[in-house]
Order: sequence, then C-alpha cells, then structure tokens
Amino acid sequence: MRQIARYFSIALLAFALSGCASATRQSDLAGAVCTESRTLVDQPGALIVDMENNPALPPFIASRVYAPSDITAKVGQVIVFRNADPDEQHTAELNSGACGTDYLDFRKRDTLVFKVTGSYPFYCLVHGTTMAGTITIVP
Ligand SMILES: [Cu+2]
Repeated sequence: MRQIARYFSIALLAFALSGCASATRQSDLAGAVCTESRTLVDQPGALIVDMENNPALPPFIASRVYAPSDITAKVGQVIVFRNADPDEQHTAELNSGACGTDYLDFRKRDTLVFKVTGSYPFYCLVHGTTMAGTITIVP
C-alpha cells in the first residue's frame, strides 16, 4: 500500500513539473490564482502595460522596463502586456511561476487575469530581474 502511495506521489510530481514546460507559460494548471490568454487582448476596460526600451536610460539590458511597473488591477480585470520594443522579445512571469505571458515579439500582446487578491512580483524571462514589476490585485 505504501508503495502505491509513493508511486502516486511520483506521478503527481511528474505531472506538476510537466506543467512548467507548457508552451503557453501557463504553469498554474488549475488556474487557481491567475490565467494567461491571448483571446482577451481587446477586452474593454483592460489595463495596458507596455514593455519597452526606456529612452532615458543607456541602451543596454537594464533599460528594458514595464510601463507602468507598479500595476494595480481588480480581481477579474484583464491586464494586457504589449511589447513596444522593436529590439527584444519580452515576457511577464510571476516570480511564483503561477502564470506568465507568452514570449512576445514587437507589437504582440498577451493577457493575465487574476482570481485572488494579493501582491504579485513579476519579471521578464528574457531580461531577468533587471526588468521587473509588481501586480497588486484588489477586490
Ligand atoms: Cu524583457
């Protein structure tokens, strides 16, 4: 019986890990905290966040920014991430890994929607912690 329990937990772990490698960056398979969807990019009332090369900073990796980087949205409100940088791909990935956008080329968009209030630090998978921000979800 104990052997069956061990086998089951290994299978469960393998299933959880396989979620991290999904093509859409959606690692929260149940969507309990947040979900990623390209189909919501034109949703009325959406919040727009640009991913851009800040012209005020020297043209190296640290100049890639989210505008704004401190984002406040409501539960269920669509947050649209839009790549406004002609030079680089960008993503917005929760530090927790619960959800994240696809890798976005110039002018491409993707969305995140949250179901749970809280403070969610995020970063760009291409540029690491030099390109980061915080999403605050309110009721
Ligand atoms: Cu980036």
